[in-house]
Amino acid sequence: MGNKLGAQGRDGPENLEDLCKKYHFDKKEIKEWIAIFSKHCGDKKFLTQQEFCEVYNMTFCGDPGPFTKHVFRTFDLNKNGLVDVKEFLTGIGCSTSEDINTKLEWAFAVYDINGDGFITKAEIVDITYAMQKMINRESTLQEARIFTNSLFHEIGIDDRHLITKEEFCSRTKNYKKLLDVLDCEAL
Ligand SMILES: [Ca+2]
Ligand SMILES: [Ca+2]
Repeated sequence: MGNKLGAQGRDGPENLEDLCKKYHFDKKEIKEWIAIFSKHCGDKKFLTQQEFCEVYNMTFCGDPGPFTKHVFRTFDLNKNGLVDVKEFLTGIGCSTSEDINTKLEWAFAVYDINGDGFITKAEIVDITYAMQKMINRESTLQEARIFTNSLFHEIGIDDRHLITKEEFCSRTKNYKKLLDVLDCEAL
């Protein structure tokens, strides 16, 4: 432990020990994730988007391409189009975090596709559709729209509403369906 990891991200932990502490990984978990990373990156020290998608291909029988594109965007902290091992572990740590605020920050970044600081209904439809495709190739955009409509109705916001990060975090703490979508549990 304690060895430095690849290129530094914007913020985040400096080394494996910090990562373990920050995201509550135990040594076995971090070893397993590094093994998965290494298996897919070959001789390089990073994953391309396609290689990143292959990690998800091991688990899902649908088409993980569209969903992993969005996840890749949130993992690639320095926006160089590649995910190094530190970014990979940080992304895994955030997306599986038991700390609700860390998880909400990550979820907001997934939904805010264009990164303008707001989530629109169209962005939620896109993410929901991408997730449905990952589970089942035959899913349709219409199904994603119906799901999103019912979600908006349940949350009690109208179609043109721009959801701020603050609002997303406060509403999602009480109404977890938006997080459940990202965990494949709500669809
Ligand atoms: Ca990167
Ligand atoms: Ca947005």
